[in-house]
Amino acid sequence: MYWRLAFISLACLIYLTDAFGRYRPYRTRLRQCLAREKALYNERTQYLTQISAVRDELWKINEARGNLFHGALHYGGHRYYASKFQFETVETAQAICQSTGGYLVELNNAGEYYAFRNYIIGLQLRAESVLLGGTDQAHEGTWVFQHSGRYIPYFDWIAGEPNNWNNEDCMSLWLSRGARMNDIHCWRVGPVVHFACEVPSSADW
Ligand SMILES: [Ca+2]
Ligand SMILES: [Ca+2]
Ligand SMILES: [Ca+2]
Repeated sequence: MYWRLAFISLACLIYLTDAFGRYRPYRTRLRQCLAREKALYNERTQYLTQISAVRDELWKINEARGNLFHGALHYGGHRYYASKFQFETVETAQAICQSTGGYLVELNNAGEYYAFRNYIIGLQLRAESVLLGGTDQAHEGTWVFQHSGRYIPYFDWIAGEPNNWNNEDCMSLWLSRGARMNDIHCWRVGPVVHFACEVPSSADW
């Protein structure tokens, strides 16, 4: 009787030891798998934290943009933003536009001109004019874009303009005169003049 019990116990022990031995690699693999899952989970949590931080930054940027600029016009793959405040000098206005990834608006053809002009008219700005990115400072009467340096190919001057009154070397749209082109001074003189930036779609802003 006892020897039979001892034999069965020994058989069971051998079986369990064997089973333990056979399943050990699976247990090791399972442990590795769980460790990998945990690492992935930690990585995902880290990314989610980073995404949340970026979203907060974007929200702040959007808020700042909303304080400085009107809603954008999207045209030809570019965005156009009219400022909510006056320009001081053409250099500071250009620097502000550059900080947004763009430049003072350069109207390259009739399509762009009319799209931008309609956008400006639609905003009903409390301003006399909107400054553009054109100048004849280097050679009086020769108008070039300030950012690209190219000759301006399209004009829609108001009758009698450009008159270079007291040496006006910058370009604007004169809102109360049909939002058409007029030469103005390159710094703030008297009337309220806002400015507008053109941002290629590749820029983030
Ligand atoms: Ca342009
Ligand atoms: Ca001039
Ligand atoms: Ca003028």
